[in-house]
Amino acid sequence: MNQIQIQDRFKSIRDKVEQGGRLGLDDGIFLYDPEVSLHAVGELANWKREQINGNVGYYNINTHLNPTNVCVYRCRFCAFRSDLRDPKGYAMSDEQIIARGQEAHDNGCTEMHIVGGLHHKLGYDWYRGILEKLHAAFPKIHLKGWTAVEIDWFEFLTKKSIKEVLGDLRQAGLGSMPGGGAEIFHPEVRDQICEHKANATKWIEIHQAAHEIGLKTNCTMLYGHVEQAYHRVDHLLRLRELQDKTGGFQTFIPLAFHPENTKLSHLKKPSALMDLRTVAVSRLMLDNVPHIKAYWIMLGIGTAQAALAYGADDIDGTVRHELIYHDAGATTPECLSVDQIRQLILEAGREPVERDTIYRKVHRDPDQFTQWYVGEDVLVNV
Ligand code: V47
Repeated sequence: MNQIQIQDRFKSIRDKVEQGGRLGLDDGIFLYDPEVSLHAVGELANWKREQINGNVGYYNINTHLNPTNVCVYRCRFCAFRSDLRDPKGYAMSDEQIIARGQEAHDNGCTEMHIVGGLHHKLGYDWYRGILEKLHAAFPKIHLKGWTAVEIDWFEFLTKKSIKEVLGDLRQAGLGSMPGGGAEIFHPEVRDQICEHKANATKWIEIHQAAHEIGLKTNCTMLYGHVEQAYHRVDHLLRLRELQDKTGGFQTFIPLAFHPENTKLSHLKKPSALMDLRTVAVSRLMLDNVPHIKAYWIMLGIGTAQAALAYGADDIDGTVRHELIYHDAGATTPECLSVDQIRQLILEAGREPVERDTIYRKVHRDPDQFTQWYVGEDVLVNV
């Protein structure tokens, strides 16, 4: 295509977006073409983002808990996992887990993000017990836990249905599910990077079941490894299709691949330009998902700030104890203070708003930071 043809094609996409139309597979692939101006794609995504979320930049106060890194799977992109007998392998004790809950409470966290490996020897009750113990001790903290890959494993371990497992975990204290484990759905890619774990159909089935019993979930896409634009856009369309059915996804998080210490360490990390383009294309394709998260831990602070002008409206939380990205070479700090996170949103020209996991506005006692309550639902326009 020459420049005039590119501009004509882009104009027809812009008209479609501005009139509330939907983009298809070919549109998404076109927007990924490096010859199509990144700034034009970003500007359109920013327009869409402001239609949906105004000028707000969301964040939360959260912590991560990775109770074990021992995992039966050997995903080629993962630097966090460990074999059972590897000296690096660990599984946290109840005391360690409760201490993390206490720390989260003392820091005013509204959320614990809990994911880990599928341990060869620890049964379903160990995983369920983590939620139960934390919820009993710290009932106000929202437990966003276990990806679809873990739920698939629990289904295998318990021989119960997905909905039975999810219902049981909810009784134990599960508040919602994170979006991990999605990677790239297309089998041409999935078979190369994580052939054994839950496939696309299973991942979608589990999120659909969660939505049907009233649990909100997030969704992700791991990009910048062996996939092509076609696979990324196909992935986004599969998520959009499920969202049309259930409306249960809250936020989409594009995850940039970090190659260090993985079986794919020969690959180059995606560039900041690729990161911004992916944020923007995601915002445009996923017209029915309320939020796009620029996860600062993974993008780096500067790119996360820029992403707030390329379609993202959320940068995740203060975060503490993140291991999955730091094991894979992330050089971002381990945690940001509330002042730092608010400042970086302000610097990006957005209004910082603290939210809880299900996007309700959080209000804090000005004299006692750890005393908080949730207010009205935050309004979005999807
Ligand atoms: O599923 C693993 C990815 C995911 C690497 O729901 C890697 O709010 C890059 O899903 N390089 C887990 N990515 C993290 C995740 C997440 C993060 C933040 C917020 C939420 C949310 C979810 O991390 C895995 C995989 O896709 N991952 N290893 C790596 N080397």
